[in-house]
Amino acid sequence: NSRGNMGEKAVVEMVENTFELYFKSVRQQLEEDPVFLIGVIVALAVVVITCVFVKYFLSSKTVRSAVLLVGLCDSGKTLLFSRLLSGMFKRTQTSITDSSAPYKAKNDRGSTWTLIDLPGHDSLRSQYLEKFKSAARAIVFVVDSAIFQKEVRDVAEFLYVLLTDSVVSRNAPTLLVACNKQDITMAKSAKLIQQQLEKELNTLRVTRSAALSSQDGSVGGSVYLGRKGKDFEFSQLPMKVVFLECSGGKGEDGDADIENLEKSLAKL
Ligand SMILES: Nc1nc2c(ncn2[C@@H]2O[C@H](COP(=O)(O)OP(=O)(O)OP(=O)(O)O)[C@@H](O)[C@H]2O)c(=O)[nH]1
Ligand SMILES: [Mg+2]
Repeated sequence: NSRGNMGEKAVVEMVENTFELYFKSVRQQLEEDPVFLIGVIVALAVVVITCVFVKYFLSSKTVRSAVLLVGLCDSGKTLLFSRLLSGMFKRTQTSITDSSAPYKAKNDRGSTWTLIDLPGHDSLRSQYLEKFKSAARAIVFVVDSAIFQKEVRDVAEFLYVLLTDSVVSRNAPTLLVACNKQDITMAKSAKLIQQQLEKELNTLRVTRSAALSSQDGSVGGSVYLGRKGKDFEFSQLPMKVVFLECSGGKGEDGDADIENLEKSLAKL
């Protein structure tokens, strides 16, 4: 037993001696040879830089590449989807599911986004939004400008849900409000639609937060819209907001006007 202990001790001593010798020789070399010292410093620097890069790449968000087409029923999302992809008119029916296709932006970089057309129906809206909201690089919010006056309340409510969503607010995808159906004479201008929506969202914000705080005092997973104590304006939002006018065109031989939309998509 004691002989075994002795053996162990000898081994430990030997290992210690080897290390001591090794360190001694390293120290000697460091003192004698400045080039070796520089080599060591460079090696350490490389290790540190690599660590920083790895951390940076791991923490940087995955590139979001989806462009969502959202909006109320019959605002013209599916027709715009077709116009953007092929330029063609398409007879549409109320969408009941999503469809997606790669869209090549008209810019020098030739960026390719995944264009996704979502159904606008009340009962399907939120479930599809849940599915795609975290992938959104941009959200094209399509508005029927011709019957906007009648729908302003519904449009604002949809927009409110979208803008107070915690994921949307955190990722801050560009919001393109496409004031569609400009070929119709009664269509409201983008400027007027923006003003009306700001007014409507301002009142919605008051009623919604009052309703929420009377329930349980918390605002759940949603964030406050705009700045507290100030009338709501789109410029207060964390994301870039652009109002633009466009038209999917009327019927087979109606001309579409999607230039503004294409330009904005090219800048994403
Ligand atoms: N005049 C005119 N009609 C349009 C325009 N855009 C779409 N429409 C018509 O509006 C109707 C609805 O268009 P869709 O593209 O199916 O609407 P949607 O937003 O996809 O509707 P859902 O799928 O139900 O959410 C169709 O009859 C289109 O032809 C437009 O710019 N001008
Ligand atoms: Mg559709």
